[in-house]
Amino acid sequence: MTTDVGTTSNSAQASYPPSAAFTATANAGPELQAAADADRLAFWAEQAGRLDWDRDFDEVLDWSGAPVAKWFVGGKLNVAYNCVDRHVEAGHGDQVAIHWVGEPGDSRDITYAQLKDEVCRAANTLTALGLKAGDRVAIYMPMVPEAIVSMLACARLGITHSVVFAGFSAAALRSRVDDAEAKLVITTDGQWRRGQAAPLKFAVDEALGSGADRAPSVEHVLVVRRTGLDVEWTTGRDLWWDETVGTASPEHACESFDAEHPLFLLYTSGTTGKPKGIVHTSGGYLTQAAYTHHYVFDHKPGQDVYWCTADIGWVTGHTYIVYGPLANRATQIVYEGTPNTPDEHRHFEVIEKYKVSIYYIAPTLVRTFMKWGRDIPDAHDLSSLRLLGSVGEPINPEAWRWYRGVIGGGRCPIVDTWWQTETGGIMLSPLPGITATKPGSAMAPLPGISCKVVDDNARDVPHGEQGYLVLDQPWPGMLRGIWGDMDRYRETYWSRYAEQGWYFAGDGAKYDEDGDVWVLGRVDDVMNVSGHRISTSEVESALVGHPAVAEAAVVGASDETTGQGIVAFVILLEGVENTGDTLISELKAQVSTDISPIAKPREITVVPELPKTRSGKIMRRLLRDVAEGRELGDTSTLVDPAVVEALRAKR
Ligand code: 6R9
Repeated sequence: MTTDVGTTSNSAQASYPPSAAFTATANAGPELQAAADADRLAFWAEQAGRLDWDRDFDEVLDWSGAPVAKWFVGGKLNVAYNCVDRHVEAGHGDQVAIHWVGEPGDSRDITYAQLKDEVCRAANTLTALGLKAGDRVAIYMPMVPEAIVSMLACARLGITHSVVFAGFSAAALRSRVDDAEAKLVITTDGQWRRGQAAPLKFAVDEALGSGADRAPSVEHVLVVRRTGLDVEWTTGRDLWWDETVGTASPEHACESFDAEHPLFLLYTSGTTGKPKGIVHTSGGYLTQAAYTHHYVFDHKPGQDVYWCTADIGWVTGHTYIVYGPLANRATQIVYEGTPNTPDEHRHFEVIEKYKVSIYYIAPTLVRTFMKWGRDIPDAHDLSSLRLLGSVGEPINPEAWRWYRGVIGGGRCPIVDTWWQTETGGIMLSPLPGITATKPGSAMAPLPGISCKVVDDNARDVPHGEQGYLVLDQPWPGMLRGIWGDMDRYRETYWSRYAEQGWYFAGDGAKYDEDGDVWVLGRVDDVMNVSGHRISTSEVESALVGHPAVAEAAVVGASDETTGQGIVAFVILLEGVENTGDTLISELKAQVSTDISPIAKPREITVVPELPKTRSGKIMRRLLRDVAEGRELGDTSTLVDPAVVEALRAKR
């Protein structure tokens, strides 16, 4: 086996072919692409065979109601049965499903048999609370096993879950609970964050309100004890998990649901203020989750130890911690905390201890590791690793090479996976064992998936030139709409290339000279901070919500570690005194409470005016130039070019 040393130089090796040893045992072979090319729908029907269906589907795809697809029409299945019970029935009950590692250092190993019992107990509890298929449940929890159990219990009962990232504020939780009309919120007393127990149930109480301001849909709150923090209690509404789920029966016979039964909603940022509830359904979603997890990660059940470090509050946690890996009988790590608690060795200790073989992280974490220095990973035996993944944003070639050399010892293929909340599962990625990878490129659509890079007129762009990434064929894991707003669904994704019937992803991309795809980042007003999608307008409306602010403009400026950092420019209301640092910290706090600490601007500058076009649009491009300290681009469409000079002088 050859190993090359990590290098941060740009002395480029253009591409990295797979090693013969990897190829010899790889799940994917050249026949995969050939089969998809020969008959795409037959290919997907075959992939659906990874699941256990209670009733076979009659038709693979019904696209007659485009842009709303129906996949595996007439098929029936139970998603939780596919993720848990069937593995127990096949004799793998004793296999560890989850090696859970708590932030304070506690840990739990949960086998598939134990997971089945827990999911059944939780399902019995939800049923006893009067919840039925089609109802919505909000899950607002840190990375504890009960979060996964809750998601699976909902899936088992045909209840649509809406996981809300536990870093989101009470206000953000409330708007999601109201939009989905959730009847139940599942949470914890608190969460461990950087060595501290921080309250969480408290935020739920605040979100749900009382009296006239009470969240009208919510009947109960189910609370897992995690930190032992004191909580306030609303009798009749609040229930302890250990006193309900803990005492419920572990026997539960599951029903099957239609392939198109809604499995979950997941709210994500769009170009306008209000987050969109992305709707995913059951059969197609799970098929794509299982298919991609099997081939992209070359996953071998019973052999690999898999670790996706995402949070279940994001789509990566849904598809590559819960549904894909569990459908494929993975043994995986679920880690509660941050990578530097108690210190920067944490991830590498976990890899060493559990012999992690597949490691899936975001580029921002790679860059953070780079900043901490290679001595930290070098102090550990990482030889169990055999495949590395990247997701969430474009990975810069320098970070890619470091990841490959230092973490992967030069021997592990890297899969740079492009996909979105809306796509449900991975769309573009190298196939390990087949693809010669290039640092920074997601390479090509997976077999069965089709994309194009086109210009405004829907023409293929010449190689080397930037265009827009579109998906020109429906795929099984695709979103089925935006909850409660199908017009917005059509408008956001399908109006740009309405004539062609293509899905507009919102990302810029280019083909290189070999025809491989490079995704270049968002072309809309969505920022990407540490792989989290945050819309400029959401942050702007939070800032304008402060009594001192008249107007705000927010841009994502490139940031060495987080990809982008949020930079805000605000105009104060007439007569308001600028209190300097006090005001800036108030504004930051305002964004934290309205949205989340992750949306807090890195910098806020008070300015007298914002650069605007004659049609009244704020020129974000110029603000980005200012924020990144660049020469200004074209200012000719500005009403008053002097405004920009004034902005510069302020910083
Ligand atoms: C899975 C996830 C989606 C947006 C997407 C794009 C960016 C994700 C990427 C990538 C370049 C990759 N993105 N993976 N850009 N290369 N490998 O992250 O979903 O949170 O919805 O974000 O993230 O801009 O449009 P989501």
